[in-house]
Amino acid sequence: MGRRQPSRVEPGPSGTHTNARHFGSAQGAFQGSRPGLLAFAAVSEHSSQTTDETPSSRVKAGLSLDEILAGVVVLWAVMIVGIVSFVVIFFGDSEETVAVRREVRIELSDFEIQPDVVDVARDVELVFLVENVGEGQHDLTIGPDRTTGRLKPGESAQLVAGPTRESYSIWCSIKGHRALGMEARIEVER
Ligand SMILES: [Cu+2]
Repeated sequence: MGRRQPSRVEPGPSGTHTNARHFGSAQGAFQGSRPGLLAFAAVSEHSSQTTDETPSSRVKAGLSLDEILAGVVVLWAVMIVGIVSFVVIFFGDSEETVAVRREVRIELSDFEIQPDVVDVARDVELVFLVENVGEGQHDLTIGPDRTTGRLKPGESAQLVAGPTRESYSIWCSIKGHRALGMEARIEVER
């Protein structure tokens, strides 16, 4: 009676479908090795008879093979749920904490920045690979201290933008160029 309680716990808080599938396959595997289980059941019954008759051992001796089988299957299901949960948590964490580096090519021209919108996930280490494909000088600027400096036509430079947190603008800081259209957006997914 007491051994049956775990079966009520079996459908965990997450992934009931997956659990049910594993539960079924585990049961199938155990039905295949029934002789081994019979031997196991016989041994456990024997040992419980030779020890002192505590209330718990009396319950154990009264268990039918099917009850033992159900208990083992439930244990298997709980183990599988645990492993699946661990994997889900592990991968969920890795997306948020492990730094992903992404290089983005940026072309400066007269008077455009291409691409003009870059969609990127949060917590990505962004590096801009900037090339001036225009006919005049340009730069790529993120903030007061974050700029490639002036690039002559044909020149290129790298600009490390760091981890993405919120959306922001990038632009050319040469007077008048931003107003002429040399601005782009980095859109960080929320
Ligand atoms: Cu410019």
